[in-house]
Amino acid sequence: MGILNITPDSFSDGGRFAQRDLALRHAEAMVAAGATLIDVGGESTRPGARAVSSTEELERVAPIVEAISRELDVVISVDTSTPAVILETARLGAGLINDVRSLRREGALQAAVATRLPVCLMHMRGEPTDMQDDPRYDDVVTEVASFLSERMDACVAAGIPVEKIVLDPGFGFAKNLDHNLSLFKHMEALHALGRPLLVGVSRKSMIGKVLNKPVDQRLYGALALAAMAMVQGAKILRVHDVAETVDVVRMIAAVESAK
Ligand code: 8Y4
Repeated sequence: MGILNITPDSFSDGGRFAQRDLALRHAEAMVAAGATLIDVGGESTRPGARAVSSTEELERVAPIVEAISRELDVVISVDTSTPAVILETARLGAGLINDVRSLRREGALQAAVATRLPVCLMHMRGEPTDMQDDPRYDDVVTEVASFLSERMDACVAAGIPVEKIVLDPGFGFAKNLDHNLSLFKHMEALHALGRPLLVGVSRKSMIGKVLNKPVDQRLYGALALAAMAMVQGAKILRVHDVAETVDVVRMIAAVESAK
């Protein structure tokens, strides 16, 4: 899964059509590099990010989803928690709802059910603005697993077939470095929930903290984690550096399919 950056101000640098074409070219390059999903998000979930209205979020995301759906052969994942964005992007060709709030926002679960699309449920506590304020767990692995299990049950009860659910531990969301590393080490415990796992660690601060490196020097750290996640059975890797990660994935696949 390649991460598509949408520039926050869609009217900067030559207007929104230029912005849309830039996003489309970025998506195209990731597909050429081997991405089979493109994750499109219009609301920053970084700690301390400004809240975006649902209209503004839709104005950012809809033209991009529409363009990718028209031009490229790839599954479009929409990173959103907003009912109107779920409904409209599904109509425009989205193939997966990637919600860091696990469809807990008012109306989001009903909207997702109505689209009949697959969903990715991710563990987070609180909101991006406050989630990093001293997160504590007795046992992070058990607590993340039971959260995901409860959200999965709520989705199934609301009418989402269990086969359409992907689970994600939510690295960096309401977790300190020790939490992230424990969760990574024991990721296999989440397989007991019986659904494919998505892992997103690309360029994140858990790499920065271990290696003491800024965000533009975290590629090798990310590739090490990509390899470890795959070996532990993760099925989808959410990454910025698609070509490099695809080499890792293909190499592991070659070894795993050997006699
Ligand atoms: C540098 C680059 C530092 C990126 C931090 C970040 C996930 C996700 C995000 C994830 C799923 C991010 C939307 C945070 N992370 N969705 N979204 N799983 N499913 N931060 O781990 O990339 S945004």
